Amino acid sequence: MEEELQFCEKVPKIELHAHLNGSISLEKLKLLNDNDVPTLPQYEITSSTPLKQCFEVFKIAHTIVNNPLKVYEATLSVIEDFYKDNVIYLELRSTPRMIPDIMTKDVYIESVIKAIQTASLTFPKILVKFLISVNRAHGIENATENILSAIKYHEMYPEYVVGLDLSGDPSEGEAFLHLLERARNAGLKIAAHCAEVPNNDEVEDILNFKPDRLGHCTHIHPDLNGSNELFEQLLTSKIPIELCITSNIKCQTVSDYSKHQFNYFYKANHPICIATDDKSVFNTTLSKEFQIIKTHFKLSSKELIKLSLAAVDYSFATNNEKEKLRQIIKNFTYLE
Ligand code: 6MZ
Repeated sequence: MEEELQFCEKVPKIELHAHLNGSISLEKLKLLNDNDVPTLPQYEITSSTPLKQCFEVFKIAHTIVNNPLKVYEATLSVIEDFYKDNVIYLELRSTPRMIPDIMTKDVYIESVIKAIQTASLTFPKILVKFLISVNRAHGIENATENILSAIKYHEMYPEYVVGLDLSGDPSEGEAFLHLLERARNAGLKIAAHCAEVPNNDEVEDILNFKPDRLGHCTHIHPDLNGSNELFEQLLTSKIPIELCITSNIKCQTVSDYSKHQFNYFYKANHPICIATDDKSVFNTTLSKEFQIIKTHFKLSSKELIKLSLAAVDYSFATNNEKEKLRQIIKNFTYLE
């Protein structure tokens, strides 16, 4: 077990689904917590917790990370964590937050970008991109605002702001697909959470929209409350799926590893990548997620590296950057 984790730690990895505020380590949150938020011990989810309750946990980080400097510091520390876990490419996603008299959404976005710029000098071995999130539960005005900001900052910083993420409590709100279309027309890539809870009508709309990547895709196979038609439509679309195993198990959206959608998509040879979702809230790392794949789905070391390599193709990096990332992974040597 320990040996497997050590191997997974050494593999150069690609992280494509990480929410900033769910990824800030407990240690960093404690350092940033000058308001003495008393609920910190409840932060990490250690046992099964209904998905709905997880969205309460994110509010703890939001209460603590409450000014531009803290956004900057939190972002930098998350990048450092991934760098130390041998992640060579990271797409961080985050929902711009406004705090009256303290921080506008633009200042929030700029603080994240500044941290990515600093990281490119301090931790040059990890390449970081930023996806601006739209929270589906926050209404159309908010969604419009975030999408316009994403377009603006993509124009100003095309090397950092590369895409848009549709996320938030899947049992609330809507997918705002007509707004996502605007972002896509402006050159942003779209990563959309899909079927984290059963909702076949919405899944059909999202699949017809054809985002560049999909998150979770739990309830699509007929065995998981989806349907044959949706599963077939997804396979035909070949849209890459970001799979976050620990997140799904801890949030009880699947009952155990043997029922996880990984089984169906891997068998079908569908493009997938492995991700952490909220590494701090779910007490995981990308290496631990790789180890889970090895242990529970019986992948060989070679197959794991193949997954890492394939994830480069699904990233929103430039072709040049992708080629460099592929070389790093291909140069990784190990004993079978
Ligand atoms: C959907 C999620 C999520 O944006 O403040 N988020 N959305 N499903 C999930 N599965 C568990 N995990 C996190 O990071 C926290 C925000 O990311 C989204 C939620 O909107 C959460 O408030 P940021 O950096």
